[in-house]
Amino acid sequence: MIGIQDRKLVLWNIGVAYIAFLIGTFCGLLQVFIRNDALDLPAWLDYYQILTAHGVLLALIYTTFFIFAFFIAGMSKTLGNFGPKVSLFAWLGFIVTLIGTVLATIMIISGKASVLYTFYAPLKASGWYYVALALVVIGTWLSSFALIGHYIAWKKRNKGQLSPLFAFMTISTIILWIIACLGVVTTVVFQYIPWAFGWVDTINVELSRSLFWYFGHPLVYFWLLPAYIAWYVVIPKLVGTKVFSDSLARFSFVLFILFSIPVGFHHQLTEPGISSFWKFLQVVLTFMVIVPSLMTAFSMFATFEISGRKKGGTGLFGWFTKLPWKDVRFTSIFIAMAFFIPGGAGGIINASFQMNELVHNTLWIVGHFHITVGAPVAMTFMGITFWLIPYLTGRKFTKQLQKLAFIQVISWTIGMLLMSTSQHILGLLGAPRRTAYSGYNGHPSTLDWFSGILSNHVTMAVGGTILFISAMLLIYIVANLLFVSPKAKLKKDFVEFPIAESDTSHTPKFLENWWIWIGVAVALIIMAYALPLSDLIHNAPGSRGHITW
Ligand code: HEM
Ligand SMILES: [Cu+2]
Repeated sequence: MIGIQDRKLVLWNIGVAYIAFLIGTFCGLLQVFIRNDALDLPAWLDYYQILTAHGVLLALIYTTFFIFAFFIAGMSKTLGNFGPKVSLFAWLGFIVTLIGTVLATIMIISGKASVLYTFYAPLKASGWYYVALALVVIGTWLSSFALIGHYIAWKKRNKGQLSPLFAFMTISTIILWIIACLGVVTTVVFQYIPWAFGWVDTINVELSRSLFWYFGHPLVYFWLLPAYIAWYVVIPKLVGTKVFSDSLARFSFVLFILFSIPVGFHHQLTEPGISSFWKFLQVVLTFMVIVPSLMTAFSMFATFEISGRKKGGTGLFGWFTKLPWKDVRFTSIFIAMAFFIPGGAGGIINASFQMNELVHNTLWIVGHFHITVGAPVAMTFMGITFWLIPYLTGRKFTKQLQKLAFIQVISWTIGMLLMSTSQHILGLLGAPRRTAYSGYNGHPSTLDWFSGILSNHVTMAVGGTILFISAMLLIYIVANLLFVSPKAKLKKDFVEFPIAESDTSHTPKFLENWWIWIGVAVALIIMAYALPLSDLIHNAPGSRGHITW
């Protein structure tokens, strides 16, 4: 059991994550009804205000707080309790991130920041909104430094040893995060803040977008890698085996550091101001990420097969039935992985130079990120929640709560299937994303496209409603595990922190030489970004701000 101080910190992080989840999913519910023309908002509330809150609170805030909760718990578990300095930094990080979050939320709710979670210029929010975003990032850096400090202290005590897999993966993710944030910090501090407070008149829009996406793509890996940590480190334990290959696991994380940063232009394929050559180069680098992704898929299925056969599964697929389907901690994550198959395939479509033309800015994209972050990442976090909270509070995950958890996971699956499938198809037929209600002025042929069973805003709303009910069920389970469920007394009622054994005897030591990987990553970044960014700095025009709401 990890120390009481560390436990408190983790629980606070989880608490904030789920408050954000509660408000964010409520916004999602409103959105599906507004898009369906079934709900009119009062004059003081605007669709884009709600959509900003939804994107920020779920994609940025829920994920970030949950990820740090998981990291802190895992680092304390595998490397030992935090010392006083590490603890101090981690608390400071939590508090600064929280202040940024509250300030950003106030700005959004008071209608001063309806700029969506990508805050593209020349849309102009209150300067305080950008200050809030900077605080969120700085807070996460403080927490990151705390974890790095903890890791360095462990390394000093264990000279020459490879760190535990959980710690290795956490440090990889944090290195990725710190390098990625350099882009967003640069644009927020040097471009947005001076412009929003009126110290300068114009902003270099294309530069700001490029710096945003330099951060925005690795951001998705900052969400995904913690989920992968659970897949690599927790899942083998739940299915009763060891990590399939320690060196494969470590190497795949190294590849994610290398190939998830120099690729942001794949979000800007339709933008003028960046020549096709640089877009093409970054698209090629984007596709490199398929390698560690398939390595991950391979190791997962190898883990499943080994475990199933050990339990007596025979034939080509007999092992499949032997997996612990009745364990919701496993099943939720298995479904998460299954969602990632169409999710990843959709990603290849989006990143393809030509096919991007077809799906750009349509509801297809919304369908895509709900079956990548909204299902694989979120459902993995749900699976973690079911054991992490009772592990920390010493409460029981009762039979009744386990049943509810199953209903929750299955309803999330059904809701997500309905909502995202309809979004994908509607998008292909031309329904735009980020629009309150679009009936193309009642044009008959368009209305005809949008009146299929799946290609229908009603289907999307039904899916969204099921999702919202599922979200509330999850909040109920979380509240129970935090405050209500009876304390465990018997040994069998205590919930464990599942960490699988990982055999490091064949793992090459250089995999943990971070300077090599940081060096290669920086070289790739310079290659992909130095010339086009310098071109933008010197040649792209500036724009005055616009407040369109
Ligand atoms: C109750 C569950 C949810 C519902 C009903 C829902 C619904 C929606 C809808 C309808 C949109 C599209 C709005 C538009 O483009 O006009 C949207 C956007 C979005 N959703 Fe969700 N969603 C849910 C959960 C989630 C979760 C769990 C995440 C991430 C962890 C997420 C992340 C996003 C993001 C990043 C956007 C894009 C915002 C933007 O374009 O600025 N959503 N959601
Ligand atoms: Cu991307």
